[in-house]
Amino acid sequence: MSLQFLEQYKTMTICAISTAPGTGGIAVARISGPQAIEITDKIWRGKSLSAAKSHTARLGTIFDPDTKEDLDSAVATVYRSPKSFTGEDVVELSVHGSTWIQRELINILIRNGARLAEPGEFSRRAFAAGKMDLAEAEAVADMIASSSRAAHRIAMSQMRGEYSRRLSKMRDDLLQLCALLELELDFSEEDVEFADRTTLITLAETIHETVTRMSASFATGNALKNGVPVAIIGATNAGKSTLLNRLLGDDKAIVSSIHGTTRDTIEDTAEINGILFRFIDTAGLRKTTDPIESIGINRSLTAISRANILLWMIDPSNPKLEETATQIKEHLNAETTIIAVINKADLGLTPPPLPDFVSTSILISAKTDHDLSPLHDALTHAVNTDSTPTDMTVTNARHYQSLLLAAQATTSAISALKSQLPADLVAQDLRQTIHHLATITGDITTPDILSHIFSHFCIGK
Ligand SMILES: Nc1nc2c(ncn2[C@@H]2O[C@H](COP(=O)(O)OP(=O)(O)OP(=O)(O)O)[C@@H](O)[C@H]2O)c(=O)[nH]1
Ligand SMILES: [Mg+2]
Repeated sequence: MSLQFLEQYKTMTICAISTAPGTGGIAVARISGPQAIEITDKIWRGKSLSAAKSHTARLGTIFDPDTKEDLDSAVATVYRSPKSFTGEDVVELSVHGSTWIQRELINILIRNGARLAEPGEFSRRAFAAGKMDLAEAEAVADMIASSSRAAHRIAMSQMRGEYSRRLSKMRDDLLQLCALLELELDFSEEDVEFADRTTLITLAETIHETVTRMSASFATGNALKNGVPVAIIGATNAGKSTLLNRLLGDDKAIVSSIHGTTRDTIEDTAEINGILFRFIDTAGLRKTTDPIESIGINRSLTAISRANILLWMIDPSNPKLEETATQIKEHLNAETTIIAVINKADLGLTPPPLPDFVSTSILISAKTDHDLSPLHDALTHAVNTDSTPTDMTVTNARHYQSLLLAAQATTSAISALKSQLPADLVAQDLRQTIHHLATITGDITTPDILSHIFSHFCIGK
């Protein structure tokens, strides 16, 4: 591709279906770029869109100028530059949601001068036009992907920019002090101190504390976004798969009275009290000589070590707990909450005594209980209330990485300041911190990074 073509390609008017793939009542095609209105007008029968004011909608008919055949009646909404999502002229065409109409509409637009948008290209153009920063654009993608109230809430607050504003404020404070330090370098022969060292240390410490708190919130943020992992474990036949099916409201796992029915881990997510949980049903723990079952049990042990919460299913009619308890204890990680679920309450048996490492226990009948809310409450309670998401909860692995690096740089800046190292060395560490904070919001970035980020967005976004 010649350079000239590449330049042209970048600024061409783009189009894509922005609604979910498949048949729907309505589908929306988005057209953005300098010729958005002109191209749409070529395929539009009705009052000309060129005369339409920004943010107005018109009813008309879309037709194919080559065959003169009508495709569909449609509503065209016109947004004029710069007051649009991308900052360019944008037309949104709402048509009937047949997959054929959608495909044909895109074909007609392409034949008349638009090109198909790349994944995330609308958002990338919005970013390039300064309509939103990178963190906000990523929050839009998270918002679209959110499948629980908690994930939605975090994405919403990040999309509104509070997160970015706080990051930019830290960066600006650092920039100001860094400039003063660098000024000192220009007057190095006169031994002046423009940047007050105590103020600098306080600022670096405050920023270090915020950055560390933010990176520590990633464990919660990530769990809330992708589902808090909950492993359902215990001896064979305890009712684990029965419980999984009840929690999911679906017959996902096979249930039978034969011990060792579940061989492999089975997982799926469900939202409970606004939080997304990822439930993992596991192979029952028991001694076995069956090589396949042994592999399954090893997977159960791995699930124990990875889960945030364990639901330890216990069947009181089979109360030999010691062996299972030992296995669980050996694979447990220190932060895991263990809820003992004494199952088969309908049989009226006496619950066995439980080992100390169990945090809570509840009595249920996975098979007959109509209401599982005591278990639901125990689960939401186990998602540590200290880690309730805030505006600054980090859910994005890229941000997490940058925050860790920023924290390293602030640590080194603080120690340089405390040991009264020369201004240029301190300034270097502060510049590093500024750099890492700026990569989150995209103030410093490269085309490669941008392509990587936006290529994970859906087409039409
Ligand atoms: N009475 C009674 N039976 C139950 C209850 N929950 C499960 N069961 C029965 O217990 C048996 C085992 O249930 P599963 O859910 O397959 O047990 P599991 O823990 O997944 O067993 P494995 O996959 O073999 O480890 C089945 O016959 C269930 O119907 C309950 O609350 N009450
Ligand atoms: Mg099972």
